[in-house]
Amino acid sequence: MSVVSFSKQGNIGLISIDNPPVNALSQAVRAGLRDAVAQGLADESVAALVLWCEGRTFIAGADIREFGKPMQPPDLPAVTKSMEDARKPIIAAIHGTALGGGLEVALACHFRIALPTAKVGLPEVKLGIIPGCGGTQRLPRLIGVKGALDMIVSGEHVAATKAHVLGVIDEIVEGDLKAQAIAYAQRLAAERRAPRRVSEARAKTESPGFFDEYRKSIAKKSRGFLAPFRAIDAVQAAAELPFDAGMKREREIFAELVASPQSKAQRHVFFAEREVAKIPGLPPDVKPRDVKSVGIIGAGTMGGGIAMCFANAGLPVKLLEMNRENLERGLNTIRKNYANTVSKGSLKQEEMDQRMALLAPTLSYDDFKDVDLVIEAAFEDMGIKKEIFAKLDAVCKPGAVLASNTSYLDINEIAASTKRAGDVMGMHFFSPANVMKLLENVRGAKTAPDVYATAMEVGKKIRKVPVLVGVCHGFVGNRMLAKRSRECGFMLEEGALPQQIDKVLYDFGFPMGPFAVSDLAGLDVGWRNRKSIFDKLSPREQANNILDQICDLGRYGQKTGAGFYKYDEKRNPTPDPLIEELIIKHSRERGIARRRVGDQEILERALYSMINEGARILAEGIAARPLDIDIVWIYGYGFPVYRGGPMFYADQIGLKTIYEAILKYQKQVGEEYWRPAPLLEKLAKQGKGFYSEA
Ligand code: 3H9
Repeated sequence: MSVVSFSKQGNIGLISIDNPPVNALSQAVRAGLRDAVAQGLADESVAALVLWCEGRTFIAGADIREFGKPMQPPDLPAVTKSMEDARKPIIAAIHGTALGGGLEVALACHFRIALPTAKVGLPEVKLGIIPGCGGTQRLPRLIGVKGALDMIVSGEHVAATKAHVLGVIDEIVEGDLKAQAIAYAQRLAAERRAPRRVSEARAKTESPGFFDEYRKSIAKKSRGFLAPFRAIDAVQAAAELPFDAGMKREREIFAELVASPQSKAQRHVFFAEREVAKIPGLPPDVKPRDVKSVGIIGAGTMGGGIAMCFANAGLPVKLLEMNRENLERGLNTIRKNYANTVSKGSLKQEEMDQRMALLAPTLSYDDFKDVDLVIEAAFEDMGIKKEIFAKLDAVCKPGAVLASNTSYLDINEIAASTKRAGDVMGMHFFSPANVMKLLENVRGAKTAPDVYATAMEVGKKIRKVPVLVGVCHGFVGNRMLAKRSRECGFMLEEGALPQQIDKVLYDFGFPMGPFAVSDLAGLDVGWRNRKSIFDKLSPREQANNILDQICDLGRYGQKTGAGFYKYDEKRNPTPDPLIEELIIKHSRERGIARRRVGDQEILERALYSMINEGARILAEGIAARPLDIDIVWIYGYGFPVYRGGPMFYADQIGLKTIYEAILKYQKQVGEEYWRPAPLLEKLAKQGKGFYSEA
């Protein structure tokens, strides 16, 4: 069966694409499209052509899997040129999503109709590229420079109804799309309408300086990314150059970006995001349990945020606290959060009311007897958690999934406090839980497959990116973070200052440096954690008490107006000479001669310490694949998407380089802290990467 077929319906030629799952423009589709168009044009009895797609969607873009491989002819620009140049009108009939190359094919057609449920977009920037088949040249000619830039630079999908208003879509049709498109084509044929070529229009020029202003307007949001800025260059070419010259410019930029490390990383993330949802080794007959109602223990910052996630997804939530006061406080915070969103215009008042109505406060465990899933978000204390789980064991119905939101504690020990360890697991949300996308689902030694399959399914339902990991202290994310924090703390005593370390990691692409993050989260949080594990720390870690000293001053970070930095009333940070003095004095008292720690050293010690721990996590099977670690770091800790996550980044640097650096720091800092993970050492010696091993 060919992926593109041609048939006739009276005097209309119907070109059908059938290339599941998303009708991507593989070589076979491009060749089939070229041939079908030629066939329709050659057939004298055909007055107009309709392009439509079988399955769930119109063309969702170029076949991303073909990027980075030698291009097999025909290339898409040649195919779309033959379509636009055709002397018979071609109508694109759009359902599902017309994205990237898919929308570009539609823009090369002479008319576009769509179902109201359809969406269109040029999401190429999200893959680190720009549209490469006329999107940056035709769209501004069709809807104006500003509208085109907004779509291309954001990469967002636009509803067909809005696209109709913008002028991308000529007509919205309801019902049977194929029949409607044929009728539309017949009307055009009867009216003897000539093809309408977008390339012949002029891109409406904006005011002088418009493009520079636009660049400035995205500077903050798109910091570090190449593609959005290069997309503006391409659209500027549409406004300033004839169509063919603009196409050439677009093609050059596309070719440059497709080969860039950023695009490779972003394409990796695209596939990793999809792969991460698939659980290796899960038998196909395992079905997730039904979750229609949820119980949450704790209405504090975490519990409240988690409750919002479920209410946002339309699930009823029973929210339990120890006393009425806590419950009231928790509900008020949730109400305030929603009201904030309403005041910004991103939520309607009635939607807020519906969500609030889904939250049922309670003080009694008995109210949990019918819920399908419980998430415990109480204090991080093993004794408390065990007590709670024993109570849940007593009241919850058989088959209910019992989850803990713990960030560090041993899920197996928690599970052992029940008689149903198979139903127990971790569901670790990140703060603020209603905003952060990551959900670390932690499978215990005895967790039943349908239980962790349920947690993955639930994660998707509440629009998180769920990643399945195993039990260890801190799981994947916090375990790696601990190594980075330790190293950053050491660098402070050796000669670096918080602002220098923060700047290096900010420039690398993290949204904030580690000390600024600590100030935001509250230094007392880390302080409490440090005290709880103090006995397990090495002598150097125990003696490195800069955090204790800062907290002793009552500086807990942003909330007290000062921490590693001092803050103005708008919470803007400035480095504080007092902290600098405190750190310098600390080094002196510890007998450490301060030296200039270079930026490269900061970057390597911060990142390689994490990557080395990532290798151990992989070898232990805590993460099933390197991509699980990458997704944890991208969605939970702001690792820059355009670097692909720590493990992908490690492969780009080369494991041999990292291995050698680890040996260097082993000599410099001490074997206790820098020992190459056996997996990293093995791969480095074999000249492999984490992904070539996988
Ligand atoms: C482009 O067009 C460049 C041009 O400008 C230049 C040309 C010269 N290719 O997401 P799902 C796979 S760049 C290959 O789970 P959904 C996906 O990996 C492209 N494979 O479904 C998955 O595979 P698996 C611009 C693709 O319903 C399966 O299809 N276009 C592609 O949740 C199902 O995907 C885009 O960036 C592709 N283009 O969402 C659109 N797309 O089953 C990218 C999907 O093995 N795609 N796959 O895991 C999407 O945004 C979503 O897939 C879509 C459907 C919204 C379409």
